[in-house]
Amino acid sequence: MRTLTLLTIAVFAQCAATVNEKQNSSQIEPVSLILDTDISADCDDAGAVAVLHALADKGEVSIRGMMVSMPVEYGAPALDAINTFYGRPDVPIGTLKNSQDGAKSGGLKTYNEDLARRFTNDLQHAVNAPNSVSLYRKILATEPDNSVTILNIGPLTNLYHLLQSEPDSISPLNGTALVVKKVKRLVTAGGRLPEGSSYNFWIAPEKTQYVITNWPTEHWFVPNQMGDSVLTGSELLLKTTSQHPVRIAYSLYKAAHPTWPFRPSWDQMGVLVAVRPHSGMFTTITSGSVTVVGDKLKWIKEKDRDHIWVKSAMPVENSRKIIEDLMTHPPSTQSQGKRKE
Ligand SMILES: [Ca+2]
Repeated sequence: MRTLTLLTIAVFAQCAATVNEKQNSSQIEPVSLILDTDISADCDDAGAVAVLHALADKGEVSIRGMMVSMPVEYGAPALDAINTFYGRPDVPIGTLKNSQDGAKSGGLKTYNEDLARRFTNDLQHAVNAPNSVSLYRKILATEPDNSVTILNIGPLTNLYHLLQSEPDSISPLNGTALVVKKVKRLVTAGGRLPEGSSYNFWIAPEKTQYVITNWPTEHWFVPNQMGDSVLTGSELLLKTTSQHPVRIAYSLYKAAHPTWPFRPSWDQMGVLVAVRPHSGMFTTITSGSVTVVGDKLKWIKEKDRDHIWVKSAMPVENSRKIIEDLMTHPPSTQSQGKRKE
């Protein structure tokens, strides 16, 4: 009898723990996130969008908007095509319109024009998307205070123009004041720490310097070292079909770079940090800050800004598997966009 009673207590405790676990997981608020991307040449931007949708399907993130940080014709419609495929055709998308930063870069149509032409989307061309600065201001003005995470996985061009923006009919606040009021955290992927650079930061170095020096909220840095060895995309190509826009992005990228190792997960690591910052998957250094020297980032001992240097706490294989699993996470059948025939 005593054994039975103890067993009953144990089973009850197990059930209670399961219920509490479910309650706790359902109580976790999804991260409100705006993605800022240079979806144009590198396929890890498309991979990052796939990871973001998978995490949204799991209830971990609410995608409030997306921005394109380069003056490209097909970045915004390519994003719209991927969002439509994942059942979120109405995510607002803005694009850089008042700057030609990076316009002379090569390879800006590796896959985005194909996605825009081959998959269903409302935008068709960047001319039909609003200016990123206006859309940033519109979204931020309506969000709760101190609630938004901005994840930047491209050049800092849009963020520069946002900080520089003046009060308008959308908000009486200038851009910097609007960011102070509404943004909780900025996460940027790219560059190298303790010292180094990458495309995202050297393509418009004066804007990089301005944003990193003047950004008024906490700023998490996800340097490229975090994703260098996390090679993903191979499972995506094996497990998905040509009906999948992100697969098309990866296959076109692979065809354009047949001898390159496939493919560092710089931008996907940014998504994981932005959505799961306190998951134990990462360690952080908070005892210094980043300064910009020329077109390079440099970590210095003085903590004169709220800067956080993120490092991976996981073996490379764990990161690879997490990202590949999320990139191959299927959209629900009801929500899949149709490929144009
Ligand atoms: Ca990128």
